[in-house]
Amino acid sequence: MAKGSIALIGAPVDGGAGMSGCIMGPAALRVANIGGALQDLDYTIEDWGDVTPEKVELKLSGATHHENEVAGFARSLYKTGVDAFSKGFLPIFLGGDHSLSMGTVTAAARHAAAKGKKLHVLWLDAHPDFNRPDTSHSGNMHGMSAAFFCGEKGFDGILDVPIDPVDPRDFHVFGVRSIDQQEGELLRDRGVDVMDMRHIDEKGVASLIRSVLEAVKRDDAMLHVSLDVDFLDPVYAPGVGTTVPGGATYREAHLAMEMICDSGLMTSLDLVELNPYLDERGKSTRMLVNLTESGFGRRVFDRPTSAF
Ligand SMILES: [Mn+2]
Repeated sequence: MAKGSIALIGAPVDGGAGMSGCIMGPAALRVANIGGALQDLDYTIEDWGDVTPEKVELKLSGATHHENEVAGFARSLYKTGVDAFSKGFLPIFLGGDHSLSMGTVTAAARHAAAKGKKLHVLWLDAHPDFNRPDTSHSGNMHGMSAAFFCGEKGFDGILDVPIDPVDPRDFHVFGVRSIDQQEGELLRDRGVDVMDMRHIDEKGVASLIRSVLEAVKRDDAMLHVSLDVDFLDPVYAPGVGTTVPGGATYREAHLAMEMICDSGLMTSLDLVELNPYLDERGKSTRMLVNLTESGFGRRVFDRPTSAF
């Protein structure tokens, strides 16, 4: 019997990143048969294809790049996401750079608010992506998505509807190891739940992820998980334009996803920043598909031995 229905929603945005290539992410994930892998775990899968970005013309104050592309995708992802939630699907958004979360998290937050619930966000990433246009050094909007959905200023016109801001204390950043100075001040000031690599080294993945899941359960909240390829150490996943050494290991990442699965709390998922142009023979793509499988019930003992 099927466990539930998952909608795969492609988001080939790459203007939010410093270099291009994420546009190929959704295609690579489909080539790696992400849908079939989830079907084998007894989910009903509908592939909704790639969203078409809306035409947007806006000018943000601050040196942002490709804001029209980013906003265009955010608007269509927001609408498609809200539609998927309302039809009872668990959406998996296939990115695309991390700016896509401006649309996906706000869609989850809208659905949560409509049901009178809170939304928690678990951000598995080397970076907290909490810059505003006025604090960003690069102007790359994939580093601003969390600031946007937590209600920071400077993003007027990204969506054409008001957002339901995520409470920064319900924004859990896990695995970070690269934070800009002003961004760090903002994170502290807003009370974001930041778990950096030092925390993970000292306390371990299990106790930290458990504390996040307990908070979600306590609030009877929805949980959006956003998985950035650079959460992983570049040894395991080189196919990303923003590698930072000292990332999560294969086992740490799988443990996190397995615990998320066990909790039964995840209501939506982003897979972001996969850049197939930088990958090594599909290694990072397969890693991302394997982690997704762990998030939906595949176990370590299910994995066949091979001589690679
Ligand atoms: Mn990111």
